[in-house]
Amino acid sequence: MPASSRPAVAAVLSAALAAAALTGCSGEQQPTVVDTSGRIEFSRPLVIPPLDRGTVAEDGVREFDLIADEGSREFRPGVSTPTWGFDGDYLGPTLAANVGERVRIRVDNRLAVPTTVHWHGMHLPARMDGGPHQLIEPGGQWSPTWVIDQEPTTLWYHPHPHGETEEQVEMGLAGLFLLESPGTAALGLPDRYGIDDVPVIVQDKRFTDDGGFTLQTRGFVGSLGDELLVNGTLAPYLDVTTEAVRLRLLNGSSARTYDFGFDDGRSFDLIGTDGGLLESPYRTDHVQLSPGERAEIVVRVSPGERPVLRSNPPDLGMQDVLAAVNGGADRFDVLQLRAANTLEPSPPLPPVLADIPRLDPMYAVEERTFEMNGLQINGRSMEMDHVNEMVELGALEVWVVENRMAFPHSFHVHDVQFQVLDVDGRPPPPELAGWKDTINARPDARYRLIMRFEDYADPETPYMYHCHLLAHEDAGMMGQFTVVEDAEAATSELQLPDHDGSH
Ligand SMILES: [Cu+2]
Repeated sequence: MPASSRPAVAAVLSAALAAAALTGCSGEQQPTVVDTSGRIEFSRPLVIPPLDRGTVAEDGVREFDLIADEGSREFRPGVSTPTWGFDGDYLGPTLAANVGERVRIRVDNRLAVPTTVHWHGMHLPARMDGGPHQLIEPGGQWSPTWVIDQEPTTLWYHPHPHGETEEQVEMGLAGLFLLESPGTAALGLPDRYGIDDVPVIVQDKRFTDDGGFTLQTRGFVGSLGDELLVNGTLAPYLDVTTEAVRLRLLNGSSARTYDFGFDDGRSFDLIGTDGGLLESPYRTDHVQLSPGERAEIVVRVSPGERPVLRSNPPDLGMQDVLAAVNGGADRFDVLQLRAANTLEPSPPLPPVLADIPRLDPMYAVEERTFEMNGLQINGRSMEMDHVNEMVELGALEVWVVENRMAFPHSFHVHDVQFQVLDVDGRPPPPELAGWKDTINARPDARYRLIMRFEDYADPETPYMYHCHLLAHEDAGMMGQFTVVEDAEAATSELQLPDHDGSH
């Protein structure tokens, strides 16, 4: 991917925005629509990223090694694509650790450029978070360590260098991070990795004629591809040998929102969202995910059948023509499930999955508003040396996220899992009723989120909040917050080391 195209992104997006504002809702141009439904010959077995449980050192710390490096992969036989990956050519291993354990992860950067590794959704000290301030220089190493202290769930990891995140994720740097606990194991959910508990990392791509990845801005959301990779596999199928299979869906795309369902309209159970299991399974026939969001679903199959996981046109909350420009009319076949002729029985799902204590806004000590307008939040762009919000340690806060535009954004908060109190004053739908770290911020919508900042005061190291449409994030649609012992005494000016933020 040409690095030289990077600085143009903000300009292109701004131009798209201006053009859209000028044409209003009339939308004269004929939007490109991508539809691969019914056209995919599922010819390749789904690649399952290796499960990496690390090794437990003498001091009880679970240790992992991740090496970020360049590589190449033949997504199509005979056509080599330059890629980046962790411990391999494309994507990275699925890391797994237990709640309550201390982990340490040694990251080696063998790329030619600085990078970071952010543990998306993880509650951890800011210095370990892998945001833009924790740059790893080429040839350098970084060994963050923390105690896993949150609900078992499906997290992920990816680079977060300011201004470079989209390119690095698009090149292939991303992986899942599973948090496990004995309590969850006792629920009897499908949990055999790669057999009935399967990662499904969905990324849209556009290939050049000679096989490289390319980014092509379409609409306002950023770059949209016309083909899908699932765990780095084009046109994949999955052999299913059990009556029920759990799919851990990650929207690992930069800009595209998916609305996952099945080609035959069958129902499935949504059992978990970003930060943990739902209170009980939610029966539905579709689940919409914007970039960075996860969903765990359990789908049942009959012997011999071949249902296809499909992404139908998502509801972007925009008028049709404008939505279409932003991928709102696109339809993709994602993954074919090939049920064996004899299936191993799977137990029914338990009626109760988790206890989610409800955070009560009555006890909130602070309410902050985050107004998303243009490519800014509260009228500001990301500045590496400016802390936008200082949060007192232990505070329960309500964050009001308002998208003031006729275009979609999203909102991701580091360090915490939050609860959605309401959307435009109405209670959240089931898919937003559990723990979340990223939400789709629909056009002209208002979300009230509630979260507690329990640990890890550090006045010198900020966490990020930002739009997870990666082109928007790179263009500065991001802000910083610190968790501090004493908000009165805290300063919004950060002293940056010489090399920090200079890239
Ligand atoms: Cu955005």
